[in-house]
Amino acid sequence: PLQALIFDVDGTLADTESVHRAAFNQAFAELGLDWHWDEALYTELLEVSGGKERIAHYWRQVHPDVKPLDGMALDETIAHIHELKTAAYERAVQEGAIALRPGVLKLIEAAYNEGLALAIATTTSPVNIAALLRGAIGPDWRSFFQVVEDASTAPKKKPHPQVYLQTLEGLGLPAEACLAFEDSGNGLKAARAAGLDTIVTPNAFTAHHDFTGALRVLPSLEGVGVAHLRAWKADAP
Ligand code: XBP
Ligand code: MG
Repeated sequence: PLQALIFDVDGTLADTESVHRAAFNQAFAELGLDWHWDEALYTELLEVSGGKERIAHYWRQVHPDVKPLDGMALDETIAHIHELKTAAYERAVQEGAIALRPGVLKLIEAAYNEGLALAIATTTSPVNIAALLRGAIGPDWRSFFQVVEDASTAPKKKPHPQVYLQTLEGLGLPAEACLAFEDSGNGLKAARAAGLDTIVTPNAFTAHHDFTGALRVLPSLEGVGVAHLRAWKADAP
């Protein structure tokens, strides 16, 4: 039987990626780098999970001749760019809280009230989760979730299943008792590799991904209740 719901954050709980994109560009500008990620390029770069990994990949592929910042190693430079990016993202989210995607809050509240456990399994940084969910759910957002696994606890980024395996361990539940919610191909792969049935709600950045193996692919969680989830889970292959 269904005992827990595990949510990805970026793209699943909220359409955050355009704000992430602007924050990367702001960090580049603050450092005087003439790097700019437009929507088409960012859509491709999203194949690489994790902000630091994404910067490293772009640097290697597009600007292999650009040297690290003065007195810093390559990985320190990437960490520094990513710190500026995280600060820019946090500011943007605090200024105008990004709304949750349709149906998300209703499902979270319904599941919570029915006694299901809730968890978060994301590749993003803890401050980003807090900024988003403080604004969208409220100051007590953390009390809804039994387990939060993120970039600080699970360094191996999706499609590696680490973040999901640790979430299951934290919940103390087998994968069969849980459902995952994802928006991307890498997220789906990670969840499936951890043995999880997965509901996918794609968005503009991920609509073209391969969602083979998903339990359901839905335009959003609008109108989705716990009874639907139980029924879908019950007839999972
Ligand atoms: C989301 C990501 C994140 C964000 C940026 O993946 O890949 O890297 O784009 O966040 P998922 P950070 O939704 O599968 O977790 O810069 O904090 O990494
Ligand atoms: Mg995602």
